[in-house]
Amino acid sequence: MIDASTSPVRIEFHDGVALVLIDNPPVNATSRAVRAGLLEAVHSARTNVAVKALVIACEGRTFVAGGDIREFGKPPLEPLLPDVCDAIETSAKPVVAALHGTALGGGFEIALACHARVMNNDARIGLPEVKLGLIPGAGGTQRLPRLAGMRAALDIIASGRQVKAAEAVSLGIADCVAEGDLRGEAIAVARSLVGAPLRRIGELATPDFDAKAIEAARGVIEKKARGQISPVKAGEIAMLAATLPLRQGLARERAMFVELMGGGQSRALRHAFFAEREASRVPGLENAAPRAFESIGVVGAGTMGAGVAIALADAGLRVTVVETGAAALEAGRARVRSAYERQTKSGRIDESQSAERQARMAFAEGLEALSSCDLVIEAVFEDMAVKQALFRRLGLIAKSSAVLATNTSYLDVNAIAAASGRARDVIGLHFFAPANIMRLLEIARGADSSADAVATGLALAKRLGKIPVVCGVCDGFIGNRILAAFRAQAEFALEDGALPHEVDAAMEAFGFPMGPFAVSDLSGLDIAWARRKRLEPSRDPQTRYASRVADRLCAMGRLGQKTGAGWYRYESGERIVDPVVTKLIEDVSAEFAIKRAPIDAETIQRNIRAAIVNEGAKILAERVASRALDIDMAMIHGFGYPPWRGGPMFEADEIGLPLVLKDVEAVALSCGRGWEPAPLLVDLARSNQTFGATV
Ligand code: T1G
Repeated sequence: MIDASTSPVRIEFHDGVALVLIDNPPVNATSRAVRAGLLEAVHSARTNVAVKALVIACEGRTFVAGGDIREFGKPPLEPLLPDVCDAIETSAKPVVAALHGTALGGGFEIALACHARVMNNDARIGLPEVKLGLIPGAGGTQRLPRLAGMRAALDIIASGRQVKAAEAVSLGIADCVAEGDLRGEAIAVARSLVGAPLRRIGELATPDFDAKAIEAARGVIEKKARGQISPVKAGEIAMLAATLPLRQGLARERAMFVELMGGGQSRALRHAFFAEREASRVPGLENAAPRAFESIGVVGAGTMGAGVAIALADAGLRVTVVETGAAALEAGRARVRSAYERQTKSGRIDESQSAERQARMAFAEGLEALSSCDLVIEAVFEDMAVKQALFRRLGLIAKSSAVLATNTSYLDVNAIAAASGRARDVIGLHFFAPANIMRLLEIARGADSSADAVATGLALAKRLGKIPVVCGVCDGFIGNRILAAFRAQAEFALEDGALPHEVDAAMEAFGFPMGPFAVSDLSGLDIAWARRKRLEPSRDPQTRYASRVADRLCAMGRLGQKTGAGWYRYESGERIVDPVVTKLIEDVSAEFAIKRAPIDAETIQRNIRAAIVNEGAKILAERVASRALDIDMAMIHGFGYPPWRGGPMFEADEIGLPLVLKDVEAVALSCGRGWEPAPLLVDLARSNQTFGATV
């Protein structure tokens, strides 16, 4: 018997209809108590003659958003969700789900076990299990194909995407959208079902199963998954709904769910889920209150400035974009306009949304236009003198409560802050291009940045829907600094015996969306070249130099896709391995007396992973990052590190590297022991040997 006073499930009676209300903040996850309460409610309705029908609804912000992720990986406690769903579906009295917020995972599976579904206009349904390395485990893979057809079900299950109410109705997933009072309308639907034969989804046959189309769908899922297991398995199990009776399909689903739950990919994705949320809770800033912001200034309307302005306007903020001259301002305006045109053309937003967002933007010449802004973000040319001059003026023009942010990628935030004369108001806000799409936002905390200025950066990230990673000041912060170590290792591989397409293939097989050389061609080789030339005088001659081949490519004018050639040659958009580059690489190896030998994909991956993890360890030891999870988030959300691996530091932890570095103290300890040799580190030491004699 459930104790009604403590159960998160209670029942209200509405003239023959039992309204079963789940109240388990924050997202009504199906904890054991919720499962038990629901089961009890269905059982008690069975014997209560006064109850003719049931409605399941939720209190708070959302319908059930799924299983309780904090319980995952622990021994499951009865009653299990599939049994609860079974009791709902087989109930002789109609059960209707009243959906608001996000009915996800186990929550949507409860709804699929009901005999009808009523949705609020702004509600969404979805099966996000694949994003946690799982497949739906309470009937989702077997009921959704029976209800919506195989094609739609495969798309929803394998992508994990959320489906809006209108689409849910058009796919037959929801019976109707409530026009006003959701619970009242669901109760009315429940009453209308009393006495009629009930539609049990589990008893339906799966429509539109075309073997050829399904085979094609399987190929698409596999390609998109890029090494992630769960979408492929979810697709395979869902396909069984076409041929197996419900019971057998459910048994196969459950077995796969349990298997994946115990696997490394699910553990990694759970780590990523919680790390994404933990990233914004920065130790030491718990009590810092962000400054208020509504109106934001952006200095510079180049690619980055325009992208930042779009991200801000998209989030409902007022933006003033400033440029130095009329021509640059007009170019910026055109850049923004064409970005919105692309978005309306692709159907991402409609014309009225586009107009509304652009109406929030003002364009002005001269910094004076920013005097009333709450926050100013600088995105001008990457040059210290230019930035210092700008901050000197901003320090005088911006109102005293304004936060001043630099979007520098590499320059010293402290030197920029000092120029402003009000360093406590200055932080780094490092966006990644395209700034309106990429989720990572590095927030650099200068030596004198005040806690409330940093907290303002965190609040901005939340408003923009970005993942904030707070870091200290160093060359390249977290992301670009690790990227430099990654790139260097990739370039060593070329001199040692590999070719660009082999390195790219190895890293794509690892799970990156694109290999490092293809990315470099896409973004252009010139920026890194300029930086190398700038740093040349301070380069340590004892350390092996990585970019001899890159330097020569740049000198030849091969700057990447924009010049038709870089690490590859491009013909009508196609990437082609270029014998000229192969010869150049072989010449460099010979010139520096490096004996070339084939390098297999696994070795390439291992060396690059070692470089990433070691740089991450140094970043922790120097306190540039305060937690390993910040490094994982930077790599996943800024650089395409496969999320199903959990990030480089999580992986190092999983495979038991001794440098495993939950926090700075642990690193310091590990450093104190002199970095015990571990396979990855040993490998790195070998491939990172110095070439003092030949340089
Ligand atoms: N379990 C435990 N905690 C959860 C949770 C969950 N499922 N979902 C959210 N939280 C916590 C989250 O950590 C945060 O806590 C707070 O709720 C608010 O979340 C058999 C078993 C629902 C769209 O994958 O997608 O069902 O940080 O900041 O932006 O098939 O949370 O405040 O302490 O994200 O408004 C499991 C995951 C499928 C959905 C709300 N379900 N959640 O977004 O708030 S597996 C999911 C979300 C499954 C069955 C299996 C989002 C959201 P804290 P938030 P939000």
